[in-house]
Amino acid sequence: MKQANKKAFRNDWTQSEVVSLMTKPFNDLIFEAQEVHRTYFDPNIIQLSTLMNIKTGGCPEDCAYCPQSAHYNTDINPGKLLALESVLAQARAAQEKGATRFCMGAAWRQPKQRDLETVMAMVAAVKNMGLQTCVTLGMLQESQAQDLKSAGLDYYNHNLDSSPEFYSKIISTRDYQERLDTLAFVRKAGINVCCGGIIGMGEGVRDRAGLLISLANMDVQPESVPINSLVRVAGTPLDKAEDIDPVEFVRVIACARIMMPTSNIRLSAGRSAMSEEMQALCFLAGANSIFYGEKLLTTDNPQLEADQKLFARLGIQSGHYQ
Ligand code: SAM
Ligand code: DTB
Ligand code: SF4
Repeated sequence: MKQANKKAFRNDWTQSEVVSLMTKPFNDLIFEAQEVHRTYFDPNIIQLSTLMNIKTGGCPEDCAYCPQSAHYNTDINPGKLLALESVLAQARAAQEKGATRFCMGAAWRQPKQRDLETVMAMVAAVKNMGLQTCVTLGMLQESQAQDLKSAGLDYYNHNLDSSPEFYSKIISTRDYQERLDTLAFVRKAGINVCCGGIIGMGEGVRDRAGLLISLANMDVQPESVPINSLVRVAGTPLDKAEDIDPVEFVRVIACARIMMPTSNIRLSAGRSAMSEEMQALCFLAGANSIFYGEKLLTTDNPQLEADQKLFARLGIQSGHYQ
């Protein structure tokens, strides 16, 4: 981050205001986002995080977008929690390829204490390699957030996914407030918060605004905000969701940047289906982080060479801010 002074940002955004922001002339919106972005960040640096699925499938939750939910018939072979050694080998490979953060995901509603202890050992070992650590394990109890902090965890990812109103159309097994409670435990434990959502699930502009308001109006804004474009996976209820207009997606990124000026905005899932020009527009709108590596959790992400070529075309360097 260019400026060290973390002033208190607005956390009183209203829906009508954000809808107006999101729908204003595109050039004006992008200009405003660039101004904010350049105030706090080097516009030509993108941070790289690599994801690894440490426990695949069989999840009891019914998130309508998710290939790992046991409720849907998708092409996933459920597995057990992986062993420490295989995780460390992948973390090492990610580091060699230039990632600065290693994010481990588990398809759980919430971790069992015994499994949490295994994950804590993974966190400690990955951190010891000099990588930042992030995990996403579902809901946490307060003591579990503290345990993860004591293992050295840097970031916990737990998404709100959409507006409070739209959320209930896509998930019935866990409510919005439970997600907010987990986020509060993570914040209280002193772990950086990684929290964002998904665009392209059939939500409207008001829902997109509602998601960003839930994030930006937190007492402390999330340090990291992943904006995912829905990856439509065969067998999930959202398999046939309508295509999202790329311009509408870029508008969400620009609003996230304006509303959360010092957060890292991550252009997350869905890049494989995006043109390079669309990704360039997302970076112009203030996205300054991506998932780097050929797999997300279970779905494809661009090849490393494609990302390297894109960065070279755009004069972007990889790096990180903190
Ligand atoms: N089970 C944990 C949980 O849900 O908190 C952690 C893993 S979960 C896969 C992490 C996030 O990935 C979800 O909250 C969702 O935002 C995102 N995600 C999952 N499937 C997706 C898809 N098909 N397209 C885009 N994002 C997706
Ligand atoms: C997030 O917001 N996006 C990542 C990460 N957090 C864990 C996950 C994307 C998953 C896409 C579907 C899959 O690969 O299974
Ligand atoms: Fe389970 Fe997470 Fe997928 Fe929801 S998003 S079904 S909680 S793995």
